[in-house]
Amino acid sequence: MTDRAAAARRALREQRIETPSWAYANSGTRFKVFAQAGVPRDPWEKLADAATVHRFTGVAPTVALHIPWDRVEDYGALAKYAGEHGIGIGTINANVFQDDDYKLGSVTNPDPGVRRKATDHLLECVDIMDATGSRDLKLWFADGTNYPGQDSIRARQDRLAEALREVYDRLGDDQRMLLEYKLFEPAFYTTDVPDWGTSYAHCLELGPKATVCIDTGHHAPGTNIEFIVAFLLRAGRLGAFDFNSRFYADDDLMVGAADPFQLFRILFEIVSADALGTGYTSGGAPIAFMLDQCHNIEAKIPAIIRSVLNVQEATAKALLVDTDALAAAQSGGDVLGANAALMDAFSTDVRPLLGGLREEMGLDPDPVAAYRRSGYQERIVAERVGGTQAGWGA
Ligand code: PSV
Ligand code: MN
Ligand code: MN
Repeated sequence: MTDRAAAARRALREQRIETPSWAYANSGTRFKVFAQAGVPRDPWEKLADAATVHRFTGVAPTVALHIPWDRVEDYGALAKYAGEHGIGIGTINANVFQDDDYKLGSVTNPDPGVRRKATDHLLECVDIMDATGSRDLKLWFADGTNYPGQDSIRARQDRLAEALREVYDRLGDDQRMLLEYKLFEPAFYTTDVPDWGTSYAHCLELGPKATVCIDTGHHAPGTNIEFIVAFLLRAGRLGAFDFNSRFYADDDLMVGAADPFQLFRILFEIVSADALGTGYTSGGAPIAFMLDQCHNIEAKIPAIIRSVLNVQEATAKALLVDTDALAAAQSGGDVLGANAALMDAFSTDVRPLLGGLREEMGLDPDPVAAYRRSGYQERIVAERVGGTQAGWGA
């Protein structure tokens, strides 16, 4: 094995990918939710499935919760249960987009009473983080307007800043705020946090514990996401990724399915800034690599395993770039040589390298096949009757 491959293997062994609780449950589009047999009926069963993904991949030791979708009486008990299953509870995702009160917005709503209700929910999420030991609070706002004149764009920014300040000040020393942006949907005329620049500006105003979350599905077609990654890395404000794939809008398909080359380019920026592990921190912690996906027509657990493998494959390729050759070509003005250094790595079949790493970790080299052979799917289909729907309509 070359030195570069050996170093790649060490880095891949340390890589961590968080899975989302909602991806294990039934989901769909606004047209139809296709129920699948064996899906979790409560947060406890979602955790059991997340633990199963970790058991077969070895690199997915935490699961993100979404509140109130994952509301339980005792969050300490939920965290203990996760620990007993070999995983931990990761990011807490707030939800201020599903209540009738939020028709005109949550923290940016013109009604101060609705704003209070929304901010109180965000503060409750920090209480939950205290109980679960979670480090990160992820905020995404569906807030915006549909028609010119509907509300003051500027006043909504002021209301947003006020709510964020209150929540930021409630964070503990080891807790971070991840502010996610999204171009459009459900609002179609203005969105209150539409892009990385808006998120970054609010984070700067708030302080060092506020960092940007890049959801790869939340951009206009053709957006150069790796540029955003490079900019935020340099500014020290890249806190997290919500990985998924899109063809058209916020499709939430498996990461690396639509455009594996884009995923490679993103991960190359991360690797070249030494930001894969603890070499880079934002808000006092390394980048959180999370999935934010919905598996509407495909089997969920194998799809999540596949997604984890897709991130690993893109990372492995990024780690194999011959950085010496790249640097020489770049400084010598050799455009084609520099491009070839990237393309050579992207064209490498990294599956044998990853299979070998898994064997070294005591895992099956083919986690999807191992899951299929394990009998877990048959067991949950037999045991779980009446699985629930993730999110919308839950
Ligand atoms: C919004 O589209 C989003 O990406 C946010 O992260 C939400 O929390 C999540 O989707 C719900 O699936
Ligand atoms: Mn997201
Ligand atoms: Mn989304």
